Amino acid sequence: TVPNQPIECVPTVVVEDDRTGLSVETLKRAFQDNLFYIQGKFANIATQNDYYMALAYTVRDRLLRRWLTTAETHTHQGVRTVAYLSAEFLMGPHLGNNLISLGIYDEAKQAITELGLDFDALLQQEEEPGLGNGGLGRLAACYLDSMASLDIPSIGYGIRYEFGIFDQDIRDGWQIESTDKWLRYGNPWEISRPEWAVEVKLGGHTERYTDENGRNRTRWIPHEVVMGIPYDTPILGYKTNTATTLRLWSAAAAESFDFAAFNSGDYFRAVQQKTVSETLTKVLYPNDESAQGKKLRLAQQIFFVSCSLQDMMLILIRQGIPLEQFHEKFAVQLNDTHPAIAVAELMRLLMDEHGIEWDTAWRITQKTLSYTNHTLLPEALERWGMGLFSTLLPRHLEIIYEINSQFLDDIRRKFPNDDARLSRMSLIDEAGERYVRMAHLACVGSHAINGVAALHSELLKQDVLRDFYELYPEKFSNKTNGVTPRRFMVLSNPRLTNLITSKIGDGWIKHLDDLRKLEAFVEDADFRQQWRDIKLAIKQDLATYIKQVNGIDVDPTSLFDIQAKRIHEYKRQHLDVLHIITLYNRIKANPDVHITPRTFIFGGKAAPGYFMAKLIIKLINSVGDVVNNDPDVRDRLKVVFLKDYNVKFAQRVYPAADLSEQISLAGKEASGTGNMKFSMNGSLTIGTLDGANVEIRDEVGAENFFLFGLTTPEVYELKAKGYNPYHYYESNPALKAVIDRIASGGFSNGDTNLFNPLVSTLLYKDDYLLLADYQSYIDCQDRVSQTYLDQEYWTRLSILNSARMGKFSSDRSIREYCEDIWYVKPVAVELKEYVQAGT
Ligand code: HBZ
Repeated sequence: TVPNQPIECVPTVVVEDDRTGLSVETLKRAFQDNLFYIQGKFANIATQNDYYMALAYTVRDRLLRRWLTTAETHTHQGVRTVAYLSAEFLMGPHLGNNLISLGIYDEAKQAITELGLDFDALLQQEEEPGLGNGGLGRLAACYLDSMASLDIPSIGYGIRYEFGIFDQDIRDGWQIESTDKWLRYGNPWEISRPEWAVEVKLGGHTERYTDENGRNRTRWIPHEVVMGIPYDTPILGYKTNTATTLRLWSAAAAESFDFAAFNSGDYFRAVQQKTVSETLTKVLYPNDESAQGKKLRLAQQIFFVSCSLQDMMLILIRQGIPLEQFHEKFAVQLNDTHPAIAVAELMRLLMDEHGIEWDTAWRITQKTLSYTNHTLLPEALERWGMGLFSTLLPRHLEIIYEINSQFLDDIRRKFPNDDARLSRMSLIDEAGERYVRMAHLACVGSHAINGVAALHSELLKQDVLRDFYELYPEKFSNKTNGVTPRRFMVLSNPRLTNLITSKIGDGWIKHLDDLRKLEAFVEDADFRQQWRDIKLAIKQDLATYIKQVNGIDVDPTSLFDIQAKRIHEYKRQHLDVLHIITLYNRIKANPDVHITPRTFIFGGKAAPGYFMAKLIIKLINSVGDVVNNDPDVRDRLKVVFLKDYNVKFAQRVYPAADLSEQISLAGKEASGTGNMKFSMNGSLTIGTLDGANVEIRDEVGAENFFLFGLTTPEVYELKAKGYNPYHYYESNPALKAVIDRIASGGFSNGDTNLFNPLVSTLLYKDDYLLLADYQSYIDCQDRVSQTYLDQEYWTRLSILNSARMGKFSSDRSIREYCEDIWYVKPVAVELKEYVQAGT
């Protein structure tokens, strides 16, 4: 490409023109202009989507000056930049969030309303970029918001999947998946940059050669080359000028590469090859918490990692910065092991492509990279079969062998004569079939390793990464997750936001610890009434939605008891179901028994290949069919499964909860982040001592948290002495009655087979100890029901929960990463005075 021309082309933007102005009148004009000139429509034939696009472009125009100025400022100042590498960014809709960040939400609403359109309907029109599975992908999105809001020079690198997480429908109680065509009507937020495309090699073999300086070098002759095209999306910080970039890579065929086919005149075969390359970024793998070992998945990982590292190098090269300074200019965070191949790829690029010696390259690599672990589940730890790995990445395998040989020497020095330790820690699993262990690669190649909640980080040190902790204790730290209050309070809960701001000002939006000031109002009866009225109004809205979509009548004054997250046995949605059936049994035994009216709401997707998770969805819906329609219940219990839970929908759900279910088996949920979103919005939590629940309880106070269940040490102990679930079943009549009702076909029209896999797993295996925790859970739920009867008291707890959630802002998490791991400082971005261009 032609090098940049000097700077005559910096735009002369009128300060208050139709692309920058923030007044209602300017916004109206700009909207109409975009409808005509971008969408190419007169208003009388415009669709809802045209209106959405016109508004989106109006907003994007207002981001651009900030975005470009941010990039220019960072380049000029030569700052150190965070590169957040993540296979997933679960962004959710951009429009509302950008309006909040720009501080023009109300102005835009007024403008659109004055044009006679329904503003909320336009917000709802946006197809969300669902480029993630769950917590891990959403965390990356929250972190971009916080990095921008804190003026941290940063860039998010990931994959532009053509199809994100599948859409979920429910038919006959079962989950049905369909493809997420989020790009169908275009994406107004991204700008493609084909001029910055890079090439990624795959397959083939390696060769040694001697370079012009007489040094031995390695050359990789790939079987295939794929192009990576970057698509950039601005992420504006809240009320600041910093706009960070989300740079997602899309695969395209490198047409010129397949010269063999071209030379033999096989034009069609060469063109066909294009579709192979382009499938690389077609679809997000929909599995959370399980590694699948598919070749395409490894190809996706090397693809986005190589593109991103090459991109960083090009940024330095364009500025004339030597690559020996790579680690001074970039702090690269690996979001789980999905980008862990970066260890080998950075080595390869530095050595093979840029001629840097091994030792220097290794020092740069370790100083650059850091690794976040998100799971304790053994089945979720990524390992790649040697056959697959060597076929796709022959050069990386050589590098990994060399890293491993030096690494094992290091262990031998520190722990002589400990062969068991060597084989436990090796980057290669050689127990049976051989595998590359990605978590080990990440640990060796990084200067910092962290877990995502205090308990999780401790368990990593004691268990999953114990050997690595013994070798490098100084690398380990904890960074408790956080969530952005901009999206999960201000945008999703405007009513509560306004009430809070009316009492304590709006400083809390950037300094969430300020929420503590709400504690002063806990004894104010008017305030409590307002707090309650708001919750009721939000529940009313959700009830209306449930009526529309599920056709179920729910009572907005009943206790809204919500579990919303991916469906997984360790998260124990079925424990929640055991509680529902327990209450149902009490009613069947005595229809006049006192029951606090509850609405049980579930949302979440199951991995398409995860049979048990899908059966749990079927069970929830089947129990709902029985309970919701039994006249004995007299509408005191309702069970609702909300289909297609995603970010857009989550924003409506969190504010509507009275009770948040965080009931995973202790030691299994790394952190959880939904737990934080619920609590900020005034929900109380029922939960185990797992993940970040532990810290939430510490913050809000034990008396304001419904705790139940075994602790992690108790879980280990029980398993060690031989856990027998059947014993709990036999000795607890209420539990037995619940299981028997399922097993005898009470929720399957007498079919005793349907739920048998679930029932027998619980009775004879029960890896997640539902039966052991059952009674403690039921007792705790009875306390919840009792507490809810005293609405004044409940409201106090609800206010205190919100007031004490300051710690769980992602701003706090990002500050800790900056100080302890990245060594990156905020950089203020000042908007230049543009020359007034006149008319
Ligand atoms: O990461 C989640 C943890 O389960 C949760 O406890 C934590 O709060 C959150 C953020 O730290 N993990 C995931 O969401 N994991 C995945 O989505 C995933 C996706 C693809 C995989 C494996 C896991 O191959």
